[in-house]
Amino acid sequence: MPNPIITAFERSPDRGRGLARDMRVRWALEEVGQPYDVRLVSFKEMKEPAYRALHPFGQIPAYEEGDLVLFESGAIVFHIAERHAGLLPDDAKARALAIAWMFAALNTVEPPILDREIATLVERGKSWYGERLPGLEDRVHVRLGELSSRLGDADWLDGTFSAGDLLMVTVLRRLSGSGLLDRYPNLCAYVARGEARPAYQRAFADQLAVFTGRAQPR
Ligand code: GTB
Repeated sequence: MPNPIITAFERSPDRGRGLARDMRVRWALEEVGQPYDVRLVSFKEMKEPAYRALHPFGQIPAYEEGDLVLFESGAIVFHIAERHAGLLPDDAKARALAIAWMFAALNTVEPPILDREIATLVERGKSWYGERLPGLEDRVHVRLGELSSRLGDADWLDGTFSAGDLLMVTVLRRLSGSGLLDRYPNLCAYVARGEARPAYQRAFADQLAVFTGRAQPR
């Protein structure tokens, strides 16, 4: 079976900081030890019909595995986690909870983070930006406070590291540089624990190499 192929930005606007959503797919593939290939796409190519046949919304990442074509980073990580050991527990109840954390990361924690991020990018020049930002940040803090309380002093959200943690760490990383995570030392340590994993480091190095133009020896 040939390696799965993921798509990623030819030139990521994050300049290799691992904030684009191919990072979570790369990390999942590294965690389970599945080699993969990467097809880099330009913004122009992403909007062309040939690419939209892979990804209806013209975005990265898309994932090709034989005749299976997937889009949505959460669905791709779930697919990888279901087919390989290491990202979802075998026990049915623990597995269901890990999947709940995957949805929580994407559906409950990421949206307010994204709303704030989009506002800082596209609404900064508006006269009402200064009034809107505190409300957006409050909504982020509500979720961070709840997540921080739930995590407490545990290493991971529910026992061993899972795809739920993988997605949650990538979601929280989107706050890097904002300072919003600073008042939650346990969440900062949680993100750092994720970033310290060898699989994360390999994934990060590979996406950075795309930006710097220096491919990593494998
Ligand atoms: N729900 C989809 C998923 O989870 O896969 C969302 C996919 C998505 O938003 N993809 C973005 C994209 O292709 C890249 S990741 N955007 C181009 C477009 O829509 O035309 C989002 C992203 C982009 C850049 C940064 N950054 O520079 O820091 C961070 C995150």
